[in-house]
Amino acid sequence: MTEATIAMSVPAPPPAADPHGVAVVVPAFQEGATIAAVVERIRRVLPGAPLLVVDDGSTDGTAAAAAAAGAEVLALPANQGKGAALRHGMRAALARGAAYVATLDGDGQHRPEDLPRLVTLARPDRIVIGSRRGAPGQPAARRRANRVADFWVSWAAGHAVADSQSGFRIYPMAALAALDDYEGRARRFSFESEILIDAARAGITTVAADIPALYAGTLRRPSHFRPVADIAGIVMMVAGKLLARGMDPAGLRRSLAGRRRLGQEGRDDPPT
Ligand SMILES: Nc1nc2c(ncn2[C@@H]2O[C@H](COP(=O)(O)OP(=O)(O)O)[C@@H](O)[C@H]2O)c(=O)[nH]1
Ligand SMILES: [Mg+2]
Repeated sequence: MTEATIAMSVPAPPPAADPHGVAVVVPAFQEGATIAAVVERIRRVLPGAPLLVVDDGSTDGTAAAAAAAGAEVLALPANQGKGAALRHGMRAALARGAAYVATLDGDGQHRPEDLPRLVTLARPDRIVIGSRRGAPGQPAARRRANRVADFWVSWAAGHAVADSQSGFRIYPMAALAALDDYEGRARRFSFESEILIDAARAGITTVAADIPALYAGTLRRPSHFRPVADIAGIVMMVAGKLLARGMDPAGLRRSLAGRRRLGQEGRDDPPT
């Protein structure tokens, strides 16, 4: 085989994301203390990108602060949960012509300055996840809860997901094709786990980009995430999906092999 035929038989990689096709969605519930700075920093690194803050019934001036800083604010009349808020924002972003939707939290735990690096990793067939795995600084209880979620989500997704609970992501349009299927459920944090599994089953995988775990000094209010109740909700959701697939032993094998390959310290994860 000549060099030319070899080159022709290798499929060209899909094109990387065009930063102009990216819209940013920030879910925000009671983030009046931090949202303006987050919005300003996003505008600085992605000037001109549609920037939507989904205010979910906050009572602390979140919406006004976000609007004053230059975001478009989608205000939901009553609190519906992070998953529901993300879906509102994603739909609006797609309606504005976005090919990719970046999501990051409104409390300053994700650095907008990392966005351009994540954008360079985005492709039509994968979700970029800002991964805190391996980074110091996560409180032990959250770290343990995240490991449990990573194990189960990776199993059901059939590949190693580095940090399944990170809300810092870039979704390609194809991963958001079935948003309406989640209506009436997955309103809180489990949406972000479920969409990874559903995307994997549609052939959309994940790629991790290291980000720091920012906790000390960045949290001005308690987390809305309830480690026991929210992780239990996620495990139940995943268990339902696995049961529907006869527990998907092949998915388990692939996810464990992927974690070993990536050197992601899979051994301290619970086997059951
Ligand atoms: N819109 C909306 N956003 C929420 C809700 N709960 C949490 N968030 C947002 O989701 C992000 C993550 O929530 P947070 O409480 O910081 O969870 P943690 O970082 O996992 O401890 C933050 O930007 C919150 O403002 C909610 O009910 N509605
Ligand atoms: Mg937070």
